[in-house]
Amino acid sequence: MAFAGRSNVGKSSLINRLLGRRSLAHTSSTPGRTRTLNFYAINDGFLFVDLPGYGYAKVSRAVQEEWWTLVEAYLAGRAPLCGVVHLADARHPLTELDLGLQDFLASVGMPRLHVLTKADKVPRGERAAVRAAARTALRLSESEAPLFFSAVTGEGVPELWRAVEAMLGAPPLRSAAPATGSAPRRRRAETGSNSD
Ligand SMILES: Nc1nc2c(ncn2[C@@H]2O[C@H](COP(=O)(O)OP(=O)(O)OP(=O)(O)O)[C@@H](O)[C@H]2O)c(=O)[nH]1
Ligand SMILES: [Mg+2]
Repeated sequence: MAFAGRSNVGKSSLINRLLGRRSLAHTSSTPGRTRTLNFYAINDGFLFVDLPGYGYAKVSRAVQEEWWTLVEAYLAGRAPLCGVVHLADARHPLTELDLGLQDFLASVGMPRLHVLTKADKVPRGERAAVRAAARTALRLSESEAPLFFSAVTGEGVPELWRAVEAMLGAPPLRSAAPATGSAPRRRRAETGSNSD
């Protein structure tokens, strides 16, 4: 299962929160932190893939193109990939790049889940409008409506796990939680090292 979205949207934080780990995936307030594909093996049952974020304005166009090429090649070419969790920041409208990713995933027939991150920053009273705007922009049906998620409060963790498990066709992950003593481990990045 791969996790994709704009730089700084909260991909690494979401992976850490899902896995109940504080700093397995590198997080940073500096956008563009994750520059490689990073693989996390969950009890040897499946992998989470933290993809580099797109759209960071301070990164040169050439480097952004390079990242996009890498991500597209990975997404289009990985037979074992069960699906992509597409993250968007709940506080901001979707961008052309988000819609580009959505079109690309649809064009290669990739199953996807949609998540609105940093939900702790969006008042409850605004949630319905935010979700409706994202649904319209991404052309999603009601059943595909994005989930709100917060790596800070843990909101959305059970719902996202349920959706991810359904996509993976995996047994309930409770049996793979770190509490069992078999914590997920970090795998070597496929393409070079992280930026730190
Ligand atoms: N309030 C709030 N902040 C969050 C949440 N998730 C992530 N952040 C913050 O957003 C910033 C970016 O988080 P990351 O998880 O590093 O984002 P990323 O998408 O992996 O970023 P890149 O690797 O640069 O693409 C950090 O300062 C996080 O603390 C959230 O749910 N709520
Ligand atoms: Mg990251």
